[in-house]
Amino acid sequence: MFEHNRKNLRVIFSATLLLAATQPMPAVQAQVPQAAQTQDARELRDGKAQRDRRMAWWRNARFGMFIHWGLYAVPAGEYQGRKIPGIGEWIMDTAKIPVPAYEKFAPQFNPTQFNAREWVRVAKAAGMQYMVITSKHHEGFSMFGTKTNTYNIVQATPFKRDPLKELSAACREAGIKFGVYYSIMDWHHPDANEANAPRYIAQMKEQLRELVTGYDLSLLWFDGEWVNWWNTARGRDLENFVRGLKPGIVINNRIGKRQPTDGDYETPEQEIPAGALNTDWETCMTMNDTWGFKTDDHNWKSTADLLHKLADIAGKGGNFLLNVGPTKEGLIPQASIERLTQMGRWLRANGESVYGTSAGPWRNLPWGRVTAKPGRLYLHVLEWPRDGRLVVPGLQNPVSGARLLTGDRRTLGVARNVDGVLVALPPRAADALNTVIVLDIKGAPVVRPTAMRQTADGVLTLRAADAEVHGATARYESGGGKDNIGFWTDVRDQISWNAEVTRPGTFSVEITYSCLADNAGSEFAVEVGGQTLTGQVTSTGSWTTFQTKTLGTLKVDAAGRFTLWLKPLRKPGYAVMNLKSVTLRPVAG
Ligand code: FHN
Repeated sequence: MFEHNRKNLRVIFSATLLLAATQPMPAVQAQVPQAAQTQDARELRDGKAQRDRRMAWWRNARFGMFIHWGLYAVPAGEYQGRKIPGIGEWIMDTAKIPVPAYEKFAPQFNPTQFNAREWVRVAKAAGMQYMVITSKHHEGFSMFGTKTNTYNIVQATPFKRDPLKELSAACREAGIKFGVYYSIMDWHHPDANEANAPRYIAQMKEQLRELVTGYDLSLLWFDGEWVNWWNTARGRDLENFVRGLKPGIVINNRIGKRQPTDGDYETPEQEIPAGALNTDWETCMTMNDTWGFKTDDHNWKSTADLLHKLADIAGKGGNFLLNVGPTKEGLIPQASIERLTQMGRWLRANGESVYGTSAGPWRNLPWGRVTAKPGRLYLHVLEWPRDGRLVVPGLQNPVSGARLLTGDRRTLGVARNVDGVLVALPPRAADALNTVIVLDIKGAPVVRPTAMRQTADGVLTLRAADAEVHGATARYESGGGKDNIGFWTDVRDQISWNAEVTRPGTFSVEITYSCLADNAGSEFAVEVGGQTLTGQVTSTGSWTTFQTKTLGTLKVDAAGRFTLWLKPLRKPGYAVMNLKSVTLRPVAG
């Protein structure tokens, strides 16, 4: 047992038991638990048992290597003496290279330094549990020895080898799962269009048969599904075809049109959802700004940033598919290898806090993220609290122990107060990149959402980031001028806040939102206890132009907690609105 005196506050920490704090703690910023999950449409489709069986290895894996490698590695972002902007694998489109000119890259493609075992060693050393490589990107060039045409690496290049066959064998040897990316959109094939789609789909199926039956695939990563001649029905047909070849294979949602029952999981790209989704999901991301190699892209993310993203993703129950873009010589860029090596070093020490974990009970916390296993929470402390005290907000479970996962693995003191569980920290983080604390708890995590509180002037601001979302589509989104509840396309989705006032009275109620003109007209109600205010959404001009509107006044008769609800009543357009905040402002008198 040890004692801390800080800022006239005495809290007795105990290494094993929880003792009451001597004084209430200042409120931490309200941390909203992960939104209550609605039923997963894919689980309804397949049944829980089959879904758990198919997804088990994938959910355990949490971290995989994406590889974008194709003819685009030859120009590597330059064409006819010009640097071509944008992502490297799109150079055929971006530079408007005609098919015959683009085909001339094939005889130049001879990656003699390619070594499948070395690529797999890099992936494994990084702690990656699966690999997904482009078998055919939008350029239409097959990186495997397909029999369906001669536009492939075995027949059209001096290399004459099948790198996917070699990688599949090396993955099997190393014990990591092998998957391929396959683009539905194809800029080379003359039939990849509405008029000739049936003929093209027939060849696509033949190539997929070759891949699924000949390369020991555990995963198929479709892409390019946005073309107007691809539709949900064709996606369903293709999914049935693939599952007929290998029922247990994992398929992403881009085999269809990214509908809730397309494939096995969602694929947010270059972004991390604000909170856990109600289905399996995987963020794919570049390490710099391009998927395919470019000689002039040096905008590398730091190892710390990549590890924080891994913690953020795992803390929300997702997988991280991190990309490398090998060169025309067959080498993974050194800058990628350096970062992957450092990530692997961290994962070798901390892997149990990532692999096989599920989402923690919080969407985000000021100091980091939380992953979970039965009876255990892993606190990923990314910002080391300066006052030596880690607040785990609203946690109601008895805590039987806390310790560092790495370093000297010392036991840490814990205490409880009105805002949750406190963990006493050593002065310095055990790992500057991400220090993980193991918190052993009894039972499944139970979190009481901490309430939003009035500021000194009595104003109560309820922010989108702290809202609880009740529904399957609306969700918090941030970045790019957004800090709001968006994707509000289902009129049944509602949001609420837990609030607490110490100074009751009459409040004017303001709503800050944005709405594109053609979506205006939705009606909504704000409810507190038995009181209701209604409003109608008018256009603010764009989804990122926010305006504030006063709805009326509400009375809060007594100090204490209450819940404020915002419920759509009618939605004539595609979305209700983008909601930034609701503010209760005391009315004088
Ligand atoms: O157009 C592709 C892009 O080249 C890259 O393959 C990414 C990775 O998922 N997917 C598409 C863009 O969404």
